[in-house]
Amino acid sequence: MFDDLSPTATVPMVDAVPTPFALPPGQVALIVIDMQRDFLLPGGFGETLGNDVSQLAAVIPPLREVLAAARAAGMLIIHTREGHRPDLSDLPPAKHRRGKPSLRIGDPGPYGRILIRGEYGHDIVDELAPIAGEIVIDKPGKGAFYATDLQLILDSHDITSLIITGVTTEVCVHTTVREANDRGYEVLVPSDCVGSYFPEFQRIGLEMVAAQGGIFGWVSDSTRLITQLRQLAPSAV
Ligand code: TIU
Repeated sequence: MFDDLSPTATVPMVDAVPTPFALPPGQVALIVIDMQRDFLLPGGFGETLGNDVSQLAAVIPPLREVLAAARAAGMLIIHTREGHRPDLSDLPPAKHRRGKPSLRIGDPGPYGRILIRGEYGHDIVDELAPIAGEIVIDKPGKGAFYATDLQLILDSHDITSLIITGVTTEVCVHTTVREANDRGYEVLVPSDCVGSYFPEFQRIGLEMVAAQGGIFGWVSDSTRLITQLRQLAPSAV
């Protein structure tokens, strides 16, 4: 009679390295890092840094599928956007000076001012646009916890486990995975839902997450993840 409340009810387990990754119902959030036009489209911030932005396009189709499955599962979904205030008051001079970009943060580019909040280029690509009820966090740094209310939001929703996706693997994704790991979250990275401008950084970045018995977290892929997300869907039997 109390079968539905049984503490032994099955927790979906995603096939992952170094071990299967648990998706405890109601305790998992999907985080989509910085899938912004500025990183993915020609002429944006990513390209001004000298990168080949076409390397990131492959992330969109599998991430769309994961996003759809997470929505169907009723999961908490959080999108982040890296960027700065129009007056650049939250831009450390050290970040502004960094590299030898053709255009610096705040300069006018083809999609508005580079990496500035409210500009077209700063927003998320159409294919992954947030829908009503999803949280968008604007972050000034590479990590999603730094100078944001992400921790507060996760605590308020009793989240213990994170699925972290987005770009770029070795920069904002890795920084966020490390921040989350130090804060006690269990983190899964689906390999085809994160992207880098550098194929070797993509491979090594993923290896680093799961090395040493999962020093920062777990790695799987969209197909294995979606199979288990379907078990979480309210309509799943
Ligand atoms: N340059 C680079 O690879 N990434 C960034 O600057 N930000 C993010 O990763 N979002």
